[in-house]
Amino acid sequence: MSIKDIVSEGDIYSIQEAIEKDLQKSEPIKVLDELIEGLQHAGKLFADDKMFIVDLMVAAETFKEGLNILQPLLGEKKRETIGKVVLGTVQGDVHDIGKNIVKIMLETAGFEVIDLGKDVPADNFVDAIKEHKPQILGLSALLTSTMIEMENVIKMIDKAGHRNDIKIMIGGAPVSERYAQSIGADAFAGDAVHAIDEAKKLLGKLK
Ligand code: B1M
Repeated sequence: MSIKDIVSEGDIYSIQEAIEKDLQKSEPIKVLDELIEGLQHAGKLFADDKMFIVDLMVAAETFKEGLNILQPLLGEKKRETIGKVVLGTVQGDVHDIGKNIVKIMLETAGFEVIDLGKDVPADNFVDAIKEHKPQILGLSALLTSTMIEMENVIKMIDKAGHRNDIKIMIGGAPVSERYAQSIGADAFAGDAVHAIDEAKKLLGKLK
């Protein structure tokens, strides 16, 4: 079975062997693409009422297992830190797979990442900015019903008097460049690779 099928079918016991086999012919980043394809396929089946939520959860766990195996191979963390990012998925949203990939890629690029996790209340983002003094705040959302919380977080940061101290980047399947502009975010990234580019550009704007 292909990695895509193993993930979408949630065959968690086969994922390690399949990844090890694939790594003999493909780069780790290509194997990650296959894992993502599998999860997206499961999402489509779920959206078309061809999969139950429990099966989607097992597919997500299989993906995570695969990501854990790949993580050390995706790149050495750089020792020298080029900037600090506070990252999290907004309140009401438990999707954290994309955010976790963004975290790994930012760390690989040399950023220190303070990961607040998922379902993070706006107050916690404000507190983390006060405590850690990052240059960048990264917000993730996967639901159309939670992406609006991003605007709330930005308003709370403004109210707390920290808006000029940081740059804000948003991402996640339902958000866009246009949405980022409409809520006063500084950048949008459509995937983890662009998140690195955008984060570096934002650092440049702060200097
Ligand atoms: Co959910 N879910 N889910 N789900 N789920 C979606 C998002 C959905 C599109 C599925 C569907 O119907 N087709 C749909 C949302 C519909 C909508 O809002 N319009 C949906 C739904 C409805 C739900 C529930 C409401 C289902 C229910 O309970 N009835 C529920 C919500 C729970 C909640 O949050 N309150 C729910 C639950 C779950 C699971 C728990 C089962 C599981 C999440 C497990 C986890 O994350 N720990 C899950 C999953 C796995 C999905 C799908 C299948 C996959 C999401 C994913 O991980 N993609 C998803 C369908 C889909 O996307 N095809 C779906 C892979 C990941 C690598 O991509 O997250 O987009 P992504 O991240 C990318 C980019 O977006 C970007 O970079 C990442 C890497 O390249 N990016 C950033 C992300 N964050 C970024 C931040 C940045 C920059 C870039 O800067 C800071």
